[in-house]
Amino acid sequence: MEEDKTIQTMKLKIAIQKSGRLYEDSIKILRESGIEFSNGMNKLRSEAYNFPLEVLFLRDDDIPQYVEDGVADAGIVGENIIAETNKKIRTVEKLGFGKCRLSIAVPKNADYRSIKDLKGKKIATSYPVILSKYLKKKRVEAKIETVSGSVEIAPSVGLADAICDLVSSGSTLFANGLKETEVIFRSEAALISGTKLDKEKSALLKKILFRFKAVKKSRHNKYVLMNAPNDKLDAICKILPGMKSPTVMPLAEKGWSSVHSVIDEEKFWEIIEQLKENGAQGILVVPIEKMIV
Ligand code: PRT
Ligand code: ZN
Repeated sequence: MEEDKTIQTMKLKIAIQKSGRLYEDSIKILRESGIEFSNGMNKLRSEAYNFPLEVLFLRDDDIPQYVEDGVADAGIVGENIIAETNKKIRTVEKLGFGKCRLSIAVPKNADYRSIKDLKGKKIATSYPVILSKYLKKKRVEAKIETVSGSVEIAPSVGLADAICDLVSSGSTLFANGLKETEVIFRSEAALISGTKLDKEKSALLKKILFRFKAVKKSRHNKYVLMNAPNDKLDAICKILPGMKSPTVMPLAEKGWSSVHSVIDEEKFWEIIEQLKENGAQGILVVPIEKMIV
């Protein structure tokens, strides 16, 4: 009896950002994976209604530590934080959102040719671990000034000669009169887990990973339907990669077929143009909600 109860109440604890750039997409991937829970407004934890999962809402910087300590079994956090905090955790899967780069930038009028120009200079950053590894690899000795925020103003207030900070659109650098000179790290949000999950928790994590992968894959693909003249079917089917081969069904109108397939977002326009050139008509493109391969 006792044992049954333990199994029933056993939950996987996943830590996500409480508020900030990763919050909404983290909630979205969980919800699109069919997991229902109330969001973190004024809450530190929330239990899923339909999956043995508890969501903990934390500051992103704290997530790797909580996972290493086993307070959380898994987490969603930027790879920049994973690399900077350097905890004993496992990166399970990249999630395709929160993309950014960690870059070195200097005042736009600075005479800069290579990283060697920063020898003996001061670089302000919130990422001293990643930056010092990079400088060491490049054999450049520079002084690292660790700051916790507003890194981009460091050169204009005389605190540093250069900065090393996260960049996505580049508009913050531009607005502060800085130019990006080196990309030292590329990052996106990732699912992480502890290294010592027991059998039950590992099985739950595997289930979540399976769902995350299906959601991620569906975001990159579209379902296309079109009418094709039968004499062009061979050519059209060759253009369509799909999951296996396209579905071909005869239309009521003689000499025509309906062709269905899945295409990759990245090659989307290229494929559509080729389909049209080969006589496809009435092309419909539909988003895919989940994709299990
Ligand atoms: O409160 P908490 O500690 O949880 O949040 P935070 O303020 O430390 O982090 P937050 O919400 O700003 O970022 C969370 C994560 O989002 C980061 O760790 C990255 O993995 C990811 N991410 C993606 C970014 C950016 N893009 C980004 N552009 N994090 C920060 N920025 C900042 C950057 O520091 C700079 O100030 O945005 C500015 C640059 O943006 P652009 O578009 O002007 O180039
Ligand atoms: Zn943070």
